[in-house]
Amino acid sequence: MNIPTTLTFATVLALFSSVVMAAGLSFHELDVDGNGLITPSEAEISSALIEQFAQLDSDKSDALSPREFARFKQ
Ligand SMILES: [Ca+2]
Repeated sequence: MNIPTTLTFATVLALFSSVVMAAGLSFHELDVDGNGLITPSEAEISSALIEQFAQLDSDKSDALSPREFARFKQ
């Protein structure tokens, strides 16, 4: 595999990953009441998010900001 092929593959993979992310849960989909924070009750849609909630809530506000949600591994 030459370097240009590798770069092309990486680009395709990056594009595919963004599509997968788009197909997953977005912050705005989870923020049902639109207050800019994901509360534990809103997070209940995703068991993976509930599992990571305390870890993601770095400021311990009991809600996830968009910045905190960005670290969520779906
Ligand atoms: Ca909310």
